[in-house]
Amino acid sequence: MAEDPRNQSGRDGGIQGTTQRLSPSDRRWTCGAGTGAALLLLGAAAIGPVAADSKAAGKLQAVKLQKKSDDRMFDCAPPPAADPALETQVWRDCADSPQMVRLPGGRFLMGEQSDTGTLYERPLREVEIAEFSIGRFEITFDQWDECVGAGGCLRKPDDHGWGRGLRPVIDVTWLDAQQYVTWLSRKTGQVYRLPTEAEWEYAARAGTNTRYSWGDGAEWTCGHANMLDLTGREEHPNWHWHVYCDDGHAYTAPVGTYKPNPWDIHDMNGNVWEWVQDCWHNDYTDAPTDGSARVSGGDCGKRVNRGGGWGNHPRSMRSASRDADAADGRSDALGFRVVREHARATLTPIDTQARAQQTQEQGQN
Ligand SMILES: [Ca+2]
Ligand SMILES: [Ca+2]
Repeated sequence: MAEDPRNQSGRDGGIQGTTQRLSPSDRRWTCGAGTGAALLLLGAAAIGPVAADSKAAGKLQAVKLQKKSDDRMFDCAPPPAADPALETQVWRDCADSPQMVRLPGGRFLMGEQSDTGTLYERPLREVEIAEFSIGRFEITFDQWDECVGAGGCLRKPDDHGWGRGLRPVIDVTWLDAQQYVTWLSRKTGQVYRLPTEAEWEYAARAGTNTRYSWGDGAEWTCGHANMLDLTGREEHPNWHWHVYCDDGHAYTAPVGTYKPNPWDIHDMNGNVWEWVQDCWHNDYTDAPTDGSARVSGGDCGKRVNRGGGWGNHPRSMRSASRDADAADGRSDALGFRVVREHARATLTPIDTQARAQQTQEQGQN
């Protein structure tokens, strides 16, 4: 049980009954033939965390996206690799503040739309999101350490010997993250905060309605995300739920190592889980449809985090996957990224040549 990296910090177990909290023995990674038939029998009402987790492995690509009665979303053309009409724009407030990606406002269907999700991810609902900007990368140790140096963040988190620099900051609580966004807001004179859960999923989906922003299949995950792969297996031979490709990193990878999603945002899936603003609720019943955070009701002692981490099965990296932890809990697989509100925005695009060079440098680290 202790080998799940999400549990190594000794935090409480997070969501009761969540798929991410299963023991390694429960997370049977049965990539071979025989899982598909069982998977295809899964109906939305019958899906429980254990059943979905143990049977979905390796056969995600075999399940076709089902047509739903609400055609407004499903009549959309297949997601392009990059849609110029979206006019995404990378910018930042200061030379040393996080790169941000400006996202258009829009509507999307929140929750798992295939039949491999969990009850936590339902009921589906349409959410309308106002324009905002989200961090192009997870917040790094360099960025966090600057906050510590400036006195805005009180703790210097442990890097577990994996290195700091451009690796995503880990070992930070939800409460710690609030210190960072408060400091960054003061530094820039703008409003920075954690993403709402709806904003996070909107950014992760990037106009797609598939399991991942790159499609439904987990077999391509290693080009897009850092998860428990073959390299990870060398370090953790007793973890059984790895995927049979090689992403090159057994632990965290420098941010931006993998391909961005269609909106030019990196590592939404994998590398580290990411804190969002919302209190934990067991499902989306009565959830807001305007993209705002749920900060009442439910369990506000726990805050949601999204996207899966370096030690997880790809099903934890679906755009719809959810988890939660105590707001004062920390882990070696849990970090965050920031959102910048646009109310007082003066957007200054960064130099595109410098941006390309930085991306290349990050890819080489
Ligand atoms: Ca990995
Ligand atoms: Ca991530």
